[in-house]
Parts: sequence; structure tokens; C-alpha cells
Amino acid sequence: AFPFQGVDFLNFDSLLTEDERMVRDTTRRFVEENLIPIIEQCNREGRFPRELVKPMGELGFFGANLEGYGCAGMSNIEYGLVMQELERGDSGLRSFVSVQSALVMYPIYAFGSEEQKNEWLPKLATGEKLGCFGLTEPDFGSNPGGMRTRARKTADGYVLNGEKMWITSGSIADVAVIWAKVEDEDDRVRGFLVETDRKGFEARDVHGKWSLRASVTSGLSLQDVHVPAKNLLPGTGGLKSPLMCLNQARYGISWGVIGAAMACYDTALQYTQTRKQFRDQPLASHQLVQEKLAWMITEISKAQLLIHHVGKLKDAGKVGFEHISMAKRNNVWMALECTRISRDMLGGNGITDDYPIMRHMMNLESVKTYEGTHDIHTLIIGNSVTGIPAF
Ligand code: TGC
Ligand code: FAD
Repeated sequence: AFPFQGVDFLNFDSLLTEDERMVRDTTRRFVEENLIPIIEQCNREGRFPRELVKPMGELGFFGANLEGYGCAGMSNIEYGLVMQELERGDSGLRSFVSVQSALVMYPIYAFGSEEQKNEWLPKLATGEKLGCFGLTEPDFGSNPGGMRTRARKTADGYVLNGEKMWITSGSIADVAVIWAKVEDEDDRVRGFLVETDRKGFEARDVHGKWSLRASVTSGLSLQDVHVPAKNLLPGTGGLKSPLMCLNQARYGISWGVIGAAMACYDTALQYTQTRKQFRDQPLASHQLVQEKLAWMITEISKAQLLIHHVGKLKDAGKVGFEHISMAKRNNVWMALECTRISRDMLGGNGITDDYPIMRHMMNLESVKTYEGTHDIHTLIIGNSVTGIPAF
């Protein structure tokens, strides 16, 4: 038995197989025993809990929905449930796993040579090696197609020059997936594996973050970094390649944020059942308080059904990126609203780190922005239904 019992109003569990429930419960127990006891301190100190990398590798969390090369081969639903439980603990730890899995292992898996897959995937799966994904630049966030990072062909490889910004795990990574325009190919965007100990590669951490404090965020600088020709991800070609990686990450986020919302709802429910105000009655007996609980449990339930359906489409190979945009946009918004409502329900206590709510709220401000902002996903859906790109 563990304190967090999950949040399930509509008997969502009946949609899950026994294996899916087992994966979810194993992750929940891992989070309860290993992350919950240390997360508030990590958040205060701005420390990434690196000691959890190896155990997470042993549980198969990295590249969980990939087949072979030491990966767990989970279904997309199982992978999503892992993300939900991790983010119930903290969005920073889920971010780390998202990047390692969806943004580093997936591009190697989808676009890499057999040699690259054999070299990197088994070590990334155990957490022996860590990775990061460099798409965003200081001047190009929502519009990555404008990137300035360039790759120039040499006799035996490529020389890379450019700056990347807001890169999760940048300074702890052994390998960076760097997206650059290849000068000799009409500026076509391609992906490169750049070992971070190469001359000319530098990572500097972003300090002063009020969000994702338990996650490392860095700026990367590449100055005449030479990589051999074998470091090009051969299957990449065009902006579509990094965007395909984003779909994987956005899918995981859409599950993950439900976990953060559940943590806040659960905290507010327990708190308002015991805290008394007026006529010695629990807060939960007041109609306005019940309205807040009803709103949250309704939105959490709708979000679960939405991403479960998208996950089924993904398993069937029928998902469109606009479907994933809808899930990311809706579920992050829903989770942020839950943090704000539940923070309010705890009154003054809600602003302290005796409770997880304000940490989740601050984390989700990043989650709303990264992997395509809320408004960019609005425009992606708008483009899909009208055929008119309004970016
Ligand atoms: P556009 O002309 O629309 O598209 C270029 C080509 O790509 C296709 N495409 C996609 N393909 C697969 N998946 C997607 N999601 C796709 N979106 C578009 C598109 O069909 C086209 O194909 P083709 O065959 O015609 O060439 O490109 P655009 O330059 O107009 O940009 C479109 C836009 C705005 C949707 C896109 O650039 C975008 O999504 N912007 C948001 C950027 C973003 O999400 N960055 C995330 C960086 S990584 C990160 O934040 C990690 S946080 C990790 C953590 O810590 O958890
Ligand atoms: P901008 O693109 O400048 O957007 C600013 C505002 O303008 C937003 O509200 C946006 O919605 C709005 N806007 C932009 N264009 C339009 C438009 N056409 N119409 C209407 N409104 C518009 N990137 C990586 O490559 N790898 C990572 O690992 C990574 N990790 C991250 C971790 C954190 C903690 C954060 C905060 C970011 C991370 N990012 C990463 C970068 C992230 O993807 C970008 O921050 C995001 O894409 C938004 O870009 P921007 O910050 O430059 O904002």
C-alpha cells in the first residue's frame, strides 16, 4: 500500500489491460519510494536527482516504447502511463525521461544507421549514457525553420557552427542530437550526433529558473565542431524530421501532465475534507469548494479519455500530428487550471512547499511553453481544420 491511490472517477482502469495497470503501479511505487521523499529538497536546491537515472534505466523507462536494442518494447499506452506517474512526482523528472526517450533515442531509432543504433541505444536505455536535443535557438523557438546553425561538408565529415538555447539535460549529456542546415544541400535541415566532449562544444546552464528546478536546462555553443560523416543521422531530411521527434515527446507530455493534475486534485480533496472553516464544517462541505472539485475531476477524466484514444490511434499507426497537438494543448491547459484552483483551495498553505501544488504550477508554466506553445498548437489545429496556415 502507498499513500497515492490514483484518481479514477469514470472507471478509467477498465480501459486498461492487466499489463498496463502493472506498469502504472510499478512506476507509481518507484515515484512514491524514490522521488517523493527528495523532490521538494531537489526543487529548493535546483538539483537534478541524478541518482534516479540508473534505477529508472533498470525499470525500462528510457525509450520504453521502442523495440529491441535493450528497450522495453512497451505499448504507447504503457509508455504514457509511465509518464503520468513520473509527472505526478515532478515535471522535471518526466522532462528528463521525455528527452532521453522521445528526443534522443527515437531519432537514433527512426533515422539512425544500424551502427549508430547499436552504439548508442543500449547505453541510452540503461542510462549509462545521457542525451539532449538541440533544436531551439536564442532567436528561433516557435519557428525552428529559421535556425541559423549550419553544417559544412569537409573531406571526411562536417563542421558545425551555431547556438542552441533552452536545452534540457544539455550540460549532463554525453551526446547531443543537433539540428542544423547543411550548406551544401540547399540548407536542408539534418540531424547530427555530436559527442559533447568534442572540441568547440560547450554547454552553459540557465540559472534563476522558477520552473523545472529539478531539471537541467542549458545553452549550447558549437564553434567549428568537427564530426565524422558517420555522425550524420542518415534518415533525416528537412524540418519534418525534428518535428516527428516532437510528436513523440508531445504525446508523452499529454499523459504526463495528467499526473501533475492528479497530484493537485488529490491534495486539495484531502485538505478540504479535514480543514474546517465556519460552523466547524470541513471546507469540502461548502458548495463553492465542491464546484472546484467537480470541475477538476471532470477535466481530468476528459483528459484521460482524450489521450487514451490518441494512444490507441498511435498504436494502430493512425495518429495525425494535429491529434497530438490537441491532446498537448488541452491537457497542459487542464493541468495548469487544476494547479491554480487547488492552490486557491489550500489558502495560505497552498503557497508553501509543504504541499506539491505550487511546484507543479511553476513547472507547468514551462510545459505550456515547450514542445510547441499553447498558441502554436492552437494554430496547428486551426491549420488542420481550415487548410490555412496562420503562423
Ligand atoms: P511546416 O511547413 O508547417 O512543416 C514542415 C514540414 O513538416 C511537416 N510537419 C510535421 N511532420 C511531422 N510532425 C509534425 N508535428 C509536423 N508539423 C509539420 C509539414 O507537413 C511539412 O511537411 P512537408 O512534407 O510539406 O515538407 O513548417 P513551419 O516552419 O511552418 O512550422 C510549423 C510549426 C509552427 C507547426 C512548427 O515549426 C512547430 O511545431 N513549432 C513549435 C516548435 C517546437 O515545438 N519546438 C520544440 C523544441 S524541443 C522542446 O521543447 C523539448 S522540451 C523537452 C522536455 O524537457 O520535456
Ligand atoms: P517564442 O517562439 O518567442 O514565443 C513567445 C510567445 O509568442 C509565445 O506565447 C508564443 O505562443 C507566441 N507566438 C510565437 N509565434 C506566434 C505566432 N505565429 N502567432 C501567435 N503567437 C505566436 N528546446 C529544444 O530544442 N530542446 C529542449 O530540450 C528544450 N527544453 C526546454 C526546456 C525548458 C524549461 C524550456 C522553457 C524550453 C525548452 N525548449 C527546448 C525550448 C522550447 O521549445 C521553446 O521555448 C518553445 O518552442 C517556445 O519558443 P520561445 O521560447 O523562443 O518563444
